[in-house]
Amino acid sequence: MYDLSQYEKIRVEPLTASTGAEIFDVDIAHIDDEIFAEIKHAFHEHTVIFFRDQNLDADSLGAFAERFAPLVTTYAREGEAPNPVGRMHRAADTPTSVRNLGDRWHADQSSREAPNMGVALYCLEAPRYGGDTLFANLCAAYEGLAPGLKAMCEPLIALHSLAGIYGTDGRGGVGTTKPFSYEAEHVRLDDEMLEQIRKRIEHPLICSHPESGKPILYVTGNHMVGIKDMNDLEAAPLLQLLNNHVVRPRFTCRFRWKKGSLAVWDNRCTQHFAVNDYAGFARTMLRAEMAGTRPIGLAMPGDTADPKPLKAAS
Ligand SMILES: O=C(O)CCC(=O)C(=O)O
Ligand SMILES: [Fe+2]
Repeated sequence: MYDLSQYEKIRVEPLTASTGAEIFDVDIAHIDDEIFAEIKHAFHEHTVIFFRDQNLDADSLGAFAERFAPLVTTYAREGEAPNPVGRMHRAADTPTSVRNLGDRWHADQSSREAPNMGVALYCLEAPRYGGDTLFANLCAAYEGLAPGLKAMCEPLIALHSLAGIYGTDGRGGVGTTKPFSYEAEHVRLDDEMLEQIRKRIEHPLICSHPESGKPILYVTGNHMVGIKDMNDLEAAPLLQLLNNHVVRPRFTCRFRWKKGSLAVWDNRCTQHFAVNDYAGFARTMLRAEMAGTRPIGLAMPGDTADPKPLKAAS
């Protein structure tokens, strides 16, 4: 149960018991430090937070996102001046057969050494229906693991690679993989990207949230290609089991976009899935990425701090 009475400046309404909360009575373009402290607290409690009816542009979205962490751009976008806030547009006549960014369960850039801390995604133009985004809370997923599985996973190191999606040559393959396409991804397949696609990055399978100390089952869909000290065939059934586990409905929520909606997710402890079901409608978003740090393993017993209360107990 959440203590929703602790908030004085904002109203917080959880979407589900595990994941996501809508925040009311806030104008994101005009907040002060006290309001932000409450927003940040809700962000840690619910792992993804949502706002409605905001009136933002690239600058005001960037300024809000920057309160969480410095902004970054993951990919150089073809023909665009570097701007930390990107624009994602999908035209109404795009057929469903053309994949959209994020149409699979994933955590952003888990195949990098320091994946983004989070993303602030703002809707300029929403489909009349469809185009929802789903989120899964990986701390809740950790808590929901059977004790034997927790113990088994704790010492393991997972191997992450973009090859899990694009194939080692960037050309993709069957099933959930896809060819790297500039139009769909708004990025270039150059030598640097190819090198990145071939790399395998190690992250602990169970991570520790750098701010709350909570354990995270850091499982990231097709970005995970193996487990250290196992061959890929041995690792595959375990990865499949864990990938199925983390997206059980009880660890998730689903957000329906409207013009003016804003989502901010903690990319260290969530996965998300952008549903490709809105052919016939345009969808335009502004997207600010926040810099992250290298995921860390579980703290030693006694080191894990509970999230700080918003107010000191009186
Ligand atoms: O468009 C969306 O809903 C999310 C797409 C995505 O995966 C991302 O922005 O990282
Ligand atoms: Fe994503």
